[in-house]
Amino acid sequence: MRRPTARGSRFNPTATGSSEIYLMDADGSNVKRLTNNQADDQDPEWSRDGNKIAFVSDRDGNSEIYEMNADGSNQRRLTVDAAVDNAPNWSPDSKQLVFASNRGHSYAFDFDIWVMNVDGSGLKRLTTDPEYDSEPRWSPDGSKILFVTGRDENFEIYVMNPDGTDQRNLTRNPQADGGAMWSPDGNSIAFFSTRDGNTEIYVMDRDGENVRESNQQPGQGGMDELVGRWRETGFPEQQRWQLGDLLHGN
Ligand SMILES: [Ca+2]
Ligand SMILES: [Ca+2]
Ligand SMILES: [Ca+2]
Repeated sequence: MRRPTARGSRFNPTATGSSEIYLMDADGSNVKRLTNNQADDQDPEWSRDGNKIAFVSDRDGNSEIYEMNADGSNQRRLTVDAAVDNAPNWSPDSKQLVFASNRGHSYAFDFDIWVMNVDGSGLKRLTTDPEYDSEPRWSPDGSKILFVTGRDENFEIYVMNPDGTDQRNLTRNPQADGGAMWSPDGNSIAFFSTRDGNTEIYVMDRDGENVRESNQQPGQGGMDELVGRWRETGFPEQQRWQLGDLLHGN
């Protein structure tokens, strides 16, 4: 089955210069524009059941999280806060969203991870550290949430339970680690790290053990090879796009 792909403005900026979200088939055909306004609409994330797309927009004056049907209809705002709300990611049952926000903090870089129901209710803060916590990614089995944090002086990949308990450092490396994502079976985590002096892709087991470097440099086919293997078992297309952005420093 071919799944459509949502992308932000890098794919097709509008004449006004604001980002819009588009939908296309996996082969690039059948392009359809889903948002249409003067604000920036970006960071599209499919729900795991394929029925909804969460995204980030500043159409109401600041960065908020929205969701829409996969055809662009019924666009609804989910967060209402003057702070920056971004990085939405769905629970496997498509009933909840994790996201990052710096709400309530005077230090702009102090983002925390929050969770809410898909109608915006049930808001709960999962991290409380005064440093940066962002990029949440819910595991395919629903039991864990990955995130990136600056609490240990350099960026590390942590994992926690969906209620915020048992926060654990998986990378424990003095260089920057980030861009974490789950393999479709949830047994492995891909991430990038500068631990060898430049940015490279690594894979580790879900407990942080057995770290291995991918065998090629990012941007020279390494990402495609990794994604090619995972896509055979259902690797989400839009995550490839996002990791590709991170690896290329965009
Ligand atoms: Ca906001
Ligand atoms: Ca924080
Ligand atoms: Ca690190």
